Amino acid sequence: MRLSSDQIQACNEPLLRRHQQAFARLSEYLEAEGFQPDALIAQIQQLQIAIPSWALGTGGTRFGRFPIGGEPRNLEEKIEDVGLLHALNRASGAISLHIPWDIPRDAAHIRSLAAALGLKFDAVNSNTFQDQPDQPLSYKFGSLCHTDPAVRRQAIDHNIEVIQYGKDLGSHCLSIWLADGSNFPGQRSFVQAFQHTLSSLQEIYAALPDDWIMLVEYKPYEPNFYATVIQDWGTAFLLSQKLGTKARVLVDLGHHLPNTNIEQIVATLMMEDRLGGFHFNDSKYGDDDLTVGSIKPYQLFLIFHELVQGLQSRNRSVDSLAWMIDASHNTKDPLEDLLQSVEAIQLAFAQALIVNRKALAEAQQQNDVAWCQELMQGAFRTDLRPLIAEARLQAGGAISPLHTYRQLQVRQQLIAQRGKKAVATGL
Ligand SMILES: [Mn+2]
Repeated sequence: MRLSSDQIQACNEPLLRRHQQAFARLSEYLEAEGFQPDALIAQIQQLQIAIPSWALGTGGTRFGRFPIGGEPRNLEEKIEDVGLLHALNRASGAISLHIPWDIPRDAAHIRSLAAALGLKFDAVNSNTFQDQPDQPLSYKFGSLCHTDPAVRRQAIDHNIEVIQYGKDLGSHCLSIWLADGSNFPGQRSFVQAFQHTLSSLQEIYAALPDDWIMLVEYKPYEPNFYATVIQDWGTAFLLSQKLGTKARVLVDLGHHLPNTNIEQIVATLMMEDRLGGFHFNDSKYGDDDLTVGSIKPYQLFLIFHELVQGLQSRNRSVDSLAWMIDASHNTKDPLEDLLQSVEAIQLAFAQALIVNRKALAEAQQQNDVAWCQELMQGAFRTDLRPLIAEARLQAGGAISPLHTYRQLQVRQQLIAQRGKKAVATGL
């Protein structure tokens, strides 16, 4: 199904007056603070968050899955779902495919389908963390790090095949997350596992087109609970340095031990020009994959503060990084959740844009600790929701995406079209 701009506008109509009043008040405040609302809106509209093809269905935990019905049954329907999100929020203009969960058999058809909905193809993701039914060799004991060169060969070839799919779709980025590691002390040589991983990545890197980026993701534990080969940003950074300038580190917010200072990692990676992209989610305990901004919104703002600082100091636009949601839920309508996640990202980004950086730099120089905090929290505590709504409205989207989604009964229509038992492939 598709949403027409007439449908969205009709839902905006009753909300318009209240929105305009709220936006006028906020504009007045922002102008007094020295910011131009139009310039902020242009930057907010530029930030497009890729939706992964595996996030469109209800997620599985290891204990069970409770499908919501009307989930996309194939890649075409997944693209259709991202199109629905983008029509509502005008900020989800990209899709990230996971191979082999979503193989684009007819690339030209898939590409034109996405283009008709205003969508681009973001990073393509390889998968060597599980065995596929027709796969000759098992990844039970790792993939790119495996002790057996034949298994490493298979995993390398898979990644090169994923690059080919990406080229056909117009993607420019390969994203690699490895589950490789060990469950028990002594099971593997750390050094050998690292070296095998590096040499495998070097072969994949050699197959990367010149205008592509390779993203190397890290994670401290899970599914291996003793050691992960690429356990932290330092390991991913080391690999990317050894590989070359097209290799970058991917930061997944959920892939850190509790209370890790992620914003400091971001600042360091930006300083070294090695940050490639983001996987957004939120967590309380581990890799919980909760809705972005639902647990630690201040941390998200602090991360964006460093991102904005890094981008501005390098004179880079926001689309020089790969932005993607990487989350999965058991209890919410996945499309509603994605609307909430995108909005949380936009809010944190906008809050970071209104930090008075000049005043902050001066206060830092003077070691005026209280004023530094005041400036940061002043930006964070400013309610910028009317600004985000205005950015959407001007781009043809919904003032309130979730409200409009429910009012237009999107899920009910998807269930009517696809059936109550339709379950998406993926996590
Ligand atoms: Mn991730």
